[in-house]
Amino acid sequence: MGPKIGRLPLGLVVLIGALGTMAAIWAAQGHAGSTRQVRVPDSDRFTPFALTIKAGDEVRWTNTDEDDHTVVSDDALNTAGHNGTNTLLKANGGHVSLHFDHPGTFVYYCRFHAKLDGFKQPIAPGPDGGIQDASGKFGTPMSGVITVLP
Ligand SMILES: [Cu+2]
Repeated sequence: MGPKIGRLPLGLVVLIGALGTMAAIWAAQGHAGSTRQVRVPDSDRFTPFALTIKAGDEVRWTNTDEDDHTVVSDDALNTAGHNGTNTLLKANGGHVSLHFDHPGTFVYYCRFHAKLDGFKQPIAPGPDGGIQDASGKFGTPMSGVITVLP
């Protein structure tokens, strides 16, 4: 047994102090980070199209469609990290998670349902692909945007 403070062994007092310090640091950081969801429903789109999160959060994309899709970073516009992302979301449950640790904008698209123009911007893949509007017309590229706040 080492020295005692009151009736508690010193080691236990030190441990309690350390835990208290850790709790204080954790509280000072404030936002512990949560996981936000983006889904691919049974059509060529990401929902929600636009999602606002906080630095420290994670975004999880899940493909519930019967077709494969992808999450591809639009690096010309992306300031939130994860440049070069090019991930397959397999049909019927494929998923990927990205953790965002600093503010910025993550602009992305699906390379199967959008293509790049001469300026490397995603454009609709043609008359039969991309997002379908209420009147049944296609033409909007499958894309989305994550805004990461401080
Ligand atoms: Cu797609």
